[in-house]
Amino acid sequence: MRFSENDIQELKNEVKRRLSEKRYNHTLGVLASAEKLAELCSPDYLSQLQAAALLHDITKEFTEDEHYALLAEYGIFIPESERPAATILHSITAPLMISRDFAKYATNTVMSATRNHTTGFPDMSINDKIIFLADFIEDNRTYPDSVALRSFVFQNMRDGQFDSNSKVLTEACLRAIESTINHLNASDKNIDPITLETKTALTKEIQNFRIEN
Ligand code: DGI
Ligand code: FE
Ligand code: FE
Repeated sequence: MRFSENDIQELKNEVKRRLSEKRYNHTLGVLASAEKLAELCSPDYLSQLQAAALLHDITKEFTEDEHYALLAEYGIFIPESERPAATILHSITAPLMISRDFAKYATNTVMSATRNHTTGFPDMSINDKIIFLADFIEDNRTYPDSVALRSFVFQNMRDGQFDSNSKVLTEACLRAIESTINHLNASDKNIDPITLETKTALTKEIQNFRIEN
């Protein structure tokens, strides 16, 4: 499944209409990183990765009540004891919003990549990893771990070297999640169980090809 340039342009216009200027600029940054990573790691999925990048934070500006109302529309109830941090909710509601209001773009690839972009997921596909990492390294992010990871990624990936680029991609996702965990620990926030399981899974995945530098 490929979206046309026209489909992507239409989507861009609609997303711009729905997001604040700041969130839209971040979204364009994620789009640009996702396009670069797509070309280096998963060129067949370029247009679906463009759609996922544009839609990944589509519900980021919802209130908690709005998130739970959308979940309820889909018959999803999360017991108090299992409710995730408020910052994670937008990754759960993004695919619901996509299937409700952006059905043309609701492919498995787009649904999965948007769902897994915040905590990751223990068995992420290459396309999931691309959106997860594109979010972390987009150009508007200026904190040191993002800047360092951005150069690590683009210095170590080579045109046409898909197998080796996919190892760099996995290593970079692990570094991103480690940085997030450190950051959350430093501010005394709960680490979501999915974040921890993702870290464990990525560590196992890269143990045979850990890249130094
Ligand atoms: O939506 P963005 O800001 O572009 O980026 P994101 O979807 O990666 O969300 C980042 C926020 O999510 C950031 O405030 C940290 C938070 N987050 C990510 N993983 C966890 C988490 N918060 C908690 N409490 N636990 C997590 O495991
Ligand atoms: Fe997000
Ligand atoms: Fe984001």
